Amino acid sequence: MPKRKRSTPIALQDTLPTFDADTKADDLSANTAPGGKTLTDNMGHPVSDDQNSLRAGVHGPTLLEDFFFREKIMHFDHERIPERVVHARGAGAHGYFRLDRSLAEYTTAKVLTEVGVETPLFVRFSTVAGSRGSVDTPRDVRGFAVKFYTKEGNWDIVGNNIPVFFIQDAIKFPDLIHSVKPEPHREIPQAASAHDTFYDFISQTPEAMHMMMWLHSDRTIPRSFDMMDGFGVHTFRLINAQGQAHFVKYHFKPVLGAHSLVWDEAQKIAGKDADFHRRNMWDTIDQGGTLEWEFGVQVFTEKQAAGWDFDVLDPTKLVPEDLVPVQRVGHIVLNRNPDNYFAETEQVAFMPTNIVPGMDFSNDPLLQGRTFSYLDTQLSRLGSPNWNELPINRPLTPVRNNQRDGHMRQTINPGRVAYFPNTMAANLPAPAGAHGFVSYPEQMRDTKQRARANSFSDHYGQAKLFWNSMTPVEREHIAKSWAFELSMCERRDLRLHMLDHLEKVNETLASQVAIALGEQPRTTKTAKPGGAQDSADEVALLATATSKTTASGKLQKAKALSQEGGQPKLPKGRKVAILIAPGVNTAQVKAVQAELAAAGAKSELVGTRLGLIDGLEAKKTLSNTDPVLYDAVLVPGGAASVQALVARPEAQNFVVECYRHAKPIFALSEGAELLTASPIGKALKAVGGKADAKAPAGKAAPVQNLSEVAGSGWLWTSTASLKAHGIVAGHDAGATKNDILKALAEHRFWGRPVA
Ligand code: HDE
Repeated sequence: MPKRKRSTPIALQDTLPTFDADTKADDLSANTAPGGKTLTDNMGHPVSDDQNSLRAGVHGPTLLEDFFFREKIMHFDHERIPERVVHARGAGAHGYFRLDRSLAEYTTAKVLTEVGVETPLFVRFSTVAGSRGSVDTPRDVRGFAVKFYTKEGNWDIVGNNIPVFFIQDAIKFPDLIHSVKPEPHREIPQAASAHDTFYDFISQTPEAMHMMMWLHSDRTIPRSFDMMDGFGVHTFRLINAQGQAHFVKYHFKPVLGAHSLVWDEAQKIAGKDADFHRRNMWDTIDQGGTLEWEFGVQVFTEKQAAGWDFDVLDPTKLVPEDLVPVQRVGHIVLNRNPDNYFAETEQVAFMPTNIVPGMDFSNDPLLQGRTFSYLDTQLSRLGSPNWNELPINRPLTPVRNNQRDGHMRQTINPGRVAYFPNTMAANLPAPAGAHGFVSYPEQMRDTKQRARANSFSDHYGQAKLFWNSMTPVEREHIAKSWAFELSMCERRDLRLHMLDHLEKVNETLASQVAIALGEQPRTTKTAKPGGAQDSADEVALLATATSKTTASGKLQKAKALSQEGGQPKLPKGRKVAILIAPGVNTAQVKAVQAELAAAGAKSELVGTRLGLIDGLEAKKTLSNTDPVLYDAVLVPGGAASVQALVARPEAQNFVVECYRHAKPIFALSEGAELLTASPIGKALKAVGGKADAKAPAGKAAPVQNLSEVAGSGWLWTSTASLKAHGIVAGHDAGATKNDILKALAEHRFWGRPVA
């Protein structure tokens, strides 16, 4: 008999021909449709005309036999699947995980013991509350879900950018989510926690207070996906070759450091570019760049955990890094955009139950509930028990079992035997016994009951620890955020109830929020709340406002909670707007763009109009972009260019907004005049009054208006006091390079004088 040819998709092969960072890309390519010349329908018939339906005469009705039309419309009508109940809005990318140090001491999992191996992965970042069409920058927790396609099957870490959660028991999750989602009678507000039902629930849920402090910190308005931490949140287990278990917490530390937007900026970005974060990730990868994190673990024993004054099974608590340092053992790198958003990012299905041999769960009651929820949700979202066969979800390892059939089954299982035990297929496939996934044999004997351990009952201790660990400016941002959100609650009783909770975290914090809400302060130590994000009086007061804490392993302050202290600070990944008009100093612009690119920073030319301006291509205009979309603004020289910019309120607004949002501002030669001519000019002169002293001998100083600049060729130079506020002005790109890159890396300059 002639041998029949069989297709063998890579996912079904017994052994992988290769295993490296690209293996998943190869696997996906089996389903990636090539382009082609001739249009066909879904049955492969060539289509003659796809723009006119078949009619009985040019003025007649469409004929039922037009199968091309019916197929096209039928498919269109069914294009949507239900969006995720939570984390509906997200964006993903492919990449790999490389292990640098073996964890063989703690686990047998190959992905955590084979040093140097590059395991392919897919990551999806998300917001929680908004629907799929909402915006990227609401104040919200971010999902940080990672699917590792390991040699032993898929391993998912379905985590967040915050290390703790709102609730201790999964059974409360539907209540939490119903309260934060748009209110059901009118579906308002979209993607916002600042409304009555959320605070109604939270005011009755003191266990949420630690998470609520994180929610009101800058963590929930990240600058970009690759400036966010990632956390597995729950305590998991690792099991080694001797069968010993250790507890573990997973961490992803961004190579660029964790950095944030300011609230006013985040709100404006929602209107100016709703896709701000996903665009940034796409552009970075599209331009050949990468997004990178170090992967780390906190490993500890049950005995160690028993000695702490908090419970490691309580997901509203973190394990301070001062008690258990994070061992950085690998890297994740994102370097490939999906080919198709729907097929990959929308259809990817994460599950905390995707763990590999050498790992296990803990009894964290939130994690226990999640072990049920995710499999269940995939059924309603993806509509078939065969969702695991979708290319983005299928493992790279072979799938062999006796599961059969169901909607949209794709695997073709040959043969007569679909049961076990059997004799007709030599009892295969057979369970692997000790070589397969084995649950940790934890001893169990207890009373069945609906109750929580007493060790879960300290709800304010770690909220205080977090507060104490913030820098004064971060505390002031937290106070402002609480004031904002509670001011959006229509019911006064909810505002007052939340102030009672806040008082238990810190009296001064509660007072500052109370004043902003028009309520009685809770202590006599108060400051007048300022309008901007970093008002000096409040910062100074809050600097001294700490709270004695508990549930913290005897610490009063913990490492790695603040985003201001101890974070990497690099110019890489930052984006600078360069404002140009005819007459611009092109050599200067080219030089500064080259310097920025060499440091890994991006720049974009924003023109008074689109297109070529003196040989430079303005890809954006003053009218179609906005300062909130950049990390800094740079005004190059060229008298006529600067003159044209001074005449445009949007150009002045660029420097004003950057100033208000504490971002670096750069000016080269005559460009300084836009700064002095703008509404922040007076404030700048007050800060750096001595700048004018640097005017070359014989030239008039100070410069008051543009005509003087244009005529004299006078160059403005930043004083140390201006540079300390992130304002760099100078003669040329080369001379100011270091100051520019340093200021960009600093990210924000708090405490600028009010303009
Ligand atoms: Fe989720 N969560 N969750 N969650 N979650 C979902 O699963 C759920 C929780 C997280 O990019 C859903 O596939 C329950 C904690 C992320 O596709 C759903 C509970 C953490 C994502 C679900 C939690 C998360 C989800 C919706 C309480 C951080 C997006 C669609 C026990 C550690 C993954 C889906 C992606 C998605 C249920 C709590 C993170 C409904 C019941 C805690 C990052 O199954």
